[in-house]
Amino acid sequence: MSLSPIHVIGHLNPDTDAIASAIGYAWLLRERDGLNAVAARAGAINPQTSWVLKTIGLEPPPYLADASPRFERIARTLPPILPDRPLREAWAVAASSRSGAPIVEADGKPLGLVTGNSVFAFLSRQMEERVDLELVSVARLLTVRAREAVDTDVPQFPRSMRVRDGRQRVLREERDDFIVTNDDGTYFGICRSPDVLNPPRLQLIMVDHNEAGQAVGAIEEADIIEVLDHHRLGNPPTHRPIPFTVDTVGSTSTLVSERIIAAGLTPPRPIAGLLLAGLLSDTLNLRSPTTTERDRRAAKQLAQWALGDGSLPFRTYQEYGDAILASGADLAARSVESILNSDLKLYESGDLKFAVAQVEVANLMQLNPRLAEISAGLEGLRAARGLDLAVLMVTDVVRGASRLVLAGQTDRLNDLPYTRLPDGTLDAPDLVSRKKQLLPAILGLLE
Ligand SMILES: [Mn+2]
Repeated sequence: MSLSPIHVIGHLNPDTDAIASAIGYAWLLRERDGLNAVAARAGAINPQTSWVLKTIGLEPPPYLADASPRFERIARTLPPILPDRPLREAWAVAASSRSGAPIVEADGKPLGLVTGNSVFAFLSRQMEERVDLELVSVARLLTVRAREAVDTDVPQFPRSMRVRDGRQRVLREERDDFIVTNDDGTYFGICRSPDVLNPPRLQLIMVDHNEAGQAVGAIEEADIIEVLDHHRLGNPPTHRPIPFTVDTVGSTSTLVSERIIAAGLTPPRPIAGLLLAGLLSDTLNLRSPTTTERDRRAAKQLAQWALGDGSLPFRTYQEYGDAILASGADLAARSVESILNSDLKLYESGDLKFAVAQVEVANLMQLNPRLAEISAGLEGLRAARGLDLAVLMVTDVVRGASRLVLAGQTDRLNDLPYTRLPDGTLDAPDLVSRKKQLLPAILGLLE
């Protein structure tokens, strides 16, 4: 079996920084440490990230629905044997793998397994049929067709099924080996009961988040082996000490870039371009109050790598950043569902559960014609998720200002230092950062 990969993954509802830091950090771990690290994503790619990936020529990382191991992770891909081949061939596979041997029809459909028990059952049938056992030698036995001695009642599990969902079935079985199929029912491999009852845990590196509530589903079934982030702490406990970095810079892409620079490495142009996009997106082109001197230094180096050879149509990071921000900032073309869900984060404070979604626009005037349906959608989202409060932060990335749409116990936010407009929204002239400005202000009121 190949060494199982380490998954580097950002938060649910991934933004450009979550995708960029996952791809960039996985690259560094492969390049610098020789690790089998692969980037993954915990949700759909948003319009901005999609534009960035297309522009620089990279594919989105594979989607990881949750961290619960699937049957394909514990499957052993033993060579299949045709039913009419001699039992000897199945016996050889069974002996060398110390498991059942898969007997598979020519069309790929598994017939069953040849195991010690199935051969014993075959011999017992021979005795019942009063075959003259004096005439049956082992050599003779091994020439019968494999289909004569196969166990055809072996349970089958699709490779994409969660291992935990097959557990009960395996516990009720007296067999030790099971068949794993492709999702079209053809043979994929076999698995053994110890691996079903205690599957190897996924190795995860969390980037751009550290809270379980923002992480890929079933995170408790994975081993978190590292955290690299720039958000407030809310991390789940781990069994072992792990490298844990949460630093107050403007993007996780900044932290990845600093490590690439420290390692003396030069990333391929698309990786540098992606990290620069993550950095510029999170810091709103280095204008957000979250921006630090370290972000500026990293941006300068990344711009040199990504834009220096003129293969992208942007001469400066500002030009590139303006195009990035504009690419995700058109409210008119988007459904309410996408506006509310593509950058939604859930929080808890005391017994209060709340959500703050953020959406970027090129002009706050885009909000007014959609306000009624957005407000209704936000209230629907609040009720559906059992939240006490839901906030949509509509941020004008050109002027650096926001409007807040509220649903639920909005009087808890009466003391926010923003002006309530006649339409019920809050006008927040200098507010651009959910993490550094809005969330601390809300948490301050709720405590
Ligand atoms: Mn980030």
